[in-house]
Order: sequence, then C-alpha cells, then structure tokens
Amino acid sequence: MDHEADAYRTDLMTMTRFVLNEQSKHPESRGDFTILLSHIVLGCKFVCSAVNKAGLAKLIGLAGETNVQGEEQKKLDVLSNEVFVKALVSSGRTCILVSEEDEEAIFVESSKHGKYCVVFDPLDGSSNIDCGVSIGTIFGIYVLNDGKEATLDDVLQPGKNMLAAGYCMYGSSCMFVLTTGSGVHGFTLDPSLGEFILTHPDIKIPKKGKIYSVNEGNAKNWDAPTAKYVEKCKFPTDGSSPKSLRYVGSMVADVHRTLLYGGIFLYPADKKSPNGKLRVLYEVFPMSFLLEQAGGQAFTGKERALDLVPKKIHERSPIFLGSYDDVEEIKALYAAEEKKE
Ligand code: FDP
Repeated sequence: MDHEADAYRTDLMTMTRFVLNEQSKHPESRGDFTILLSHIVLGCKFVCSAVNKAGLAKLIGLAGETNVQGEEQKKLDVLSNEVFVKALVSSGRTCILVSEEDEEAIFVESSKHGKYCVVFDPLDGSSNIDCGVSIGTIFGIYVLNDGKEATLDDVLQPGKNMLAAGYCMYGSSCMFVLTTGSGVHGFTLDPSLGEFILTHPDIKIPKKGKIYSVNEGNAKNWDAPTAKYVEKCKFPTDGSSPKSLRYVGSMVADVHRTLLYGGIFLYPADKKSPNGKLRVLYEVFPMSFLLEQAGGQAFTGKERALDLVPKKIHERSPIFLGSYDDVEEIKALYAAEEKKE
C-alpha cells in the first residue's frame, strides 16, 4: 500500500487552510486577504454551479422567459457579475472594483470599505457559454497604502504591482489557480465537499512546449513577427517537429492548458485591432503574473506585459505568454523587426 499517497488523500489541504498557513508566515497579517479570497471563492462556487445548470436554466427561460419567482431570466455573464460584485462588496475588504461587465469602476461605500482593489472578468470566454465549452473567471488584486483615499490611479497600475491574481476554470472539473507572488497553486473543487482542495502545488510551466494557441482566422491581418512565428511553429527550420495547434477560444482554458502542458498562447495585434483584443487589467495582467510565477514569460510585442501602465480601465493589449523559451523566440522576432525600422 502506498502510505504516502494515502496520507495525501486523507490530509486535505483546502484553499482556506492553505491561505491561513501562508498568513501565519506574516505575523502582522490580520486575515483581511483570507476573508477577501473566501468571498472570491464563494463567487466562483456560485458561477460553477450556475454554469453546470446553464442548459437547464435556459430551458426554463425559454418556457416563459421568466423563472419560478417571476423574475426575468438573466444571462449567465450578467448574473455572474452581480454575484461577484455583491460578494466583493459584502466582504468589507474592497474599495474599488473594476469588472469587465461594468463600464465604470465601482467605488465601494465607506461603511463597507477595505484596502483591496479587485479587477475581474466574472465570466470570460462568453462566446463558449451556450455550447458548454470551458469558460472561467479571472481576477487580480491590488492593495492600497494604509490610510490612503482610493482613486482610479490605484487600479491604473502596472501588473507587477499586483498582490495576487488567479482564475477559476469551469471545465470538466472546476479548478482555481492562484498566485500571491510566491509560486502558483492549483485547487480542484470537490463538489461533494464544496471545498477547493490543493491538487496542483507549485505549478511550473515546461521551459519549452509543443503547442501554440492562436486564432489563425485573423492571420491575414497579422504583423510580420507574429506571422513569422506561427510559420516557424508549423514549418520549423531547426530540425525540430512542428508544434500542434490548440485553440479553445476561452482565455482561461487556453492559458490553463499552456500552464500545465507548456507552449505559447498568442492574442496579437492585427490590422483590425491594433491593440489586440484582450483587456489589460483583468485578462493580460493576472495571466501574465501567473505565467511569470510559474517560470514562464509574458510579452506584449513591445515590453514585458507586467510593466505596462494602463491609462484606461478597459484598455487592451496584444499578448504572447507561455513557456520561457517559446516567448523568447517571439521576443527575438519583434526585436529583429524593430532593428529593421
Ligand atoms: P470571448 O470573446 O468569448 O469572451 O476576451 C474574451 C475572449 O473570449 C477570451 O476569453 C478569448 O481568449 C478570446 O476572447 C477569443 O477571441 P476570438 O474569438 O477573437 O478568438
């Protein structure tokens, strides 16, 4: 009998236990972050359950466009946003919220005020909702300096200033992946316990991968370095095997696979979208933070992604992230292009 494996199965490291352990390493900590995280986790559990029931809920909606309480059936992304905003405000630990679903930032009323700024996309990959493909929630957290009045500048900060970031993927299992700046840890929801259990401690991305992930339908509008890079993936000139292409079209799913299997995820600029598609604050920054913490890299085509300073809360940026060596290659192609200009 494998006693070690058995011990691992019976000694359950829940996310709360994990974060409390981390907290105990900082004697000055008053547990505010643990409380904030537990509210984010609650939002994720709710969305997970709603996503699992989405098809059924839609049937109810179609039957009469109303649910049993006579309320209008809400679309999953609007519902998820409401749940996260309410969970975050009620934590009493937040001061500014930036959500993909809301045009303006939300400034939390003073009676419920805390020191954390949370930027998030409550349900990313929404074009995949109706066909039951993996989607997710992405978040990043900044902290205010003690006693400071919160302003928009507190979220318009480079990603390297984030305190924590993560995502929850609603896939074949529900996985929560978190960094607080000391490695990346993955937790899987045990639905029977209603608890996220540490299943992927200290995730490290392979140094080089065999997969590239991009919407190739945009190829005719790509710039030269992106086009050259993808060409090299398919027709390598160094004797290596061609890379495989995988593209779900949900950032969380594509980045999650990249993190575990290695390779590269690209959402480049193109002629139609000169700033790419993905949003800096709640897509590019959290994923870049996670990838760097796992030993990979994240690059915008010009600079390290986490060095970007956003000017607007819904700003977009091109992004290339993944295994260290794969991102090195695209960086070299952009550097060569810059020399030519
Ligand atoms: P979606 O439009 O379905 O919400 O930013 C949103 C996003 O999905 C990402 O999750 C995904 O990586 C990307 O857009 C997919 O965009 P394309 O359909 O243009 O490939």
